[in-house]
Amino acid sequence: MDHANDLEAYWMPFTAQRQFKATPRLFASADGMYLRTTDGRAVMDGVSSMWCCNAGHNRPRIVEAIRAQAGELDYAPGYQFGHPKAFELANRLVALMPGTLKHVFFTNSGSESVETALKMAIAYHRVRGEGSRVRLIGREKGYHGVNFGGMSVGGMPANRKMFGTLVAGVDHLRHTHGDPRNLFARGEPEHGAELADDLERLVQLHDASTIAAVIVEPVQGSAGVIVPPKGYLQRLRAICDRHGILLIFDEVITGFGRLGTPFAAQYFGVEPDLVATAKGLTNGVIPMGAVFAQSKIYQAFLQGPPNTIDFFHGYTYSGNPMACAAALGTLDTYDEDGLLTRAAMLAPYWEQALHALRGERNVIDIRNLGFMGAVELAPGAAGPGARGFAALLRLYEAGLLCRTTGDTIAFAPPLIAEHKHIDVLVETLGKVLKSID
Ligand code: PXG
Ligand code: PLP
Repeated sequence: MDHANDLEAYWMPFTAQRQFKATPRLFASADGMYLRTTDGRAVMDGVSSMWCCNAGHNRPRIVEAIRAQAGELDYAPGYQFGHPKAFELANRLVALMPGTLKHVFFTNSGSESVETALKMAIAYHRVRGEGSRVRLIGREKGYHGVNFGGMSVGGMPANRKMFGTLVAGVDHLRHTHGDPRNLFARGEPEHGAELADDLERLVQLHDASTIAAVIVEPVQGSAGVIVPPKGYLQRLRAICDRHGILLIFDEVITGFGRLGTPFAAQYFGVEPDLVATAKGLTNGVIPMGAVFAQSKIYQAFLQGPPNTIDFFHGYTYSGNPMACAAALGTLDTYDEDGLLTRAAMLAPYWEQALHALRGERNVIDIRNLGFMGAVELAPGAAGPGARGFAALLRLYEAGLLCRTTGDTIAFAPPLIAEHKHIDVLVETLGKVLKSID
């Protein structure tokens, strides 16, 4: 095998190396709703690739913005110096946020956004003279990236168990999944708002004076599109307020139009103190993340002489010019195509189409909200996850890209999708489900 095609050297992320390298799945190009494989097959993008290409692929505004930026200012230092596009982007972004979420810090990924938000929360309490508030509360089944903080507040066992003792002082809320009354719920399930009261249990246990923040995904994505029960997030907000605990929304997946509003914060009418984002910020094209903070948090750091650094945190590529250009091109594309609200229009058709798969072989639950959804299969004889992985491979062969977690098949197509794409997705999935034992 020549060097260009030798698959050995690359240690792939979250991949079964041996399985992949025996039967590689490689993409060569992409446009709009479709990826094309190296052997020339079109695969419809059912999950915005990895929940990130919200505007679809090869969008001219984004491509052109990157090309132009590379020839003008390729890089500029971001500590104690800046460049105009970082400020322009910050202003455009905070305009999309509700309430007083009017300051934004740049990172390079969702994982880094989560670390940044957690550090902001702990440091915020400290600069206000409440340095005992150091505990972080996550939630079972939560996914907050793979760095130590996010892994520690995360609640997916496989992502944690190999990695030692993690960050100290973390506890978890119960997850909201599994009430049989909520099976096949359309949109937000009816039952379980009271699960938010689990935070009161942790407050009793640890005392509010030791808790800095609670971090949750408004809709859990990686765990398989777990939609919060009606009233749950509002109740969590109220409990946080009662005890002076910051509420962090991890909107890495739900941000940038997935639910038909710019952010899930608007969809649920809940204003968090901090919001972690990434993915759709640049349409996935250049790595970038952003953390939004309420003004009270930003202002609290501005103490001491004006020439002291107020937050000892940052990344070499925070506000990188190429990433800013890509993000500006992405926001232009979202604006021109109305993509940040388009999911609201697609949602009813999507819900109807996906739930039509109820009764197909092995289907034990279907969930949806906005333009995301999941079909859960019963585990097969070969053990948990085997049937899900078989579905991923069969769907790919049948020309449809999805994500799987265990035996749950998840979808979040680009927001440019039309009804005909939803029809193809559901038809392909229906056929594949019939073919899996
Ligand atoms: N928070 C949330 C809520 C996420 O969904 C991250 C943080 C981490 O972002 P980065 O950019 O560091 O990967 C994520 C990422 C999947 C899948 O199909 C989910 C993610 C990434 C890749 C695949 O479950 N979520
Ligand atoms: N490790 C070393 C030795 C470094 O010098 C730096 C940054 O200067 C980092 C890690 C962090 O890299 P980044 O800023 O890209 O996260």
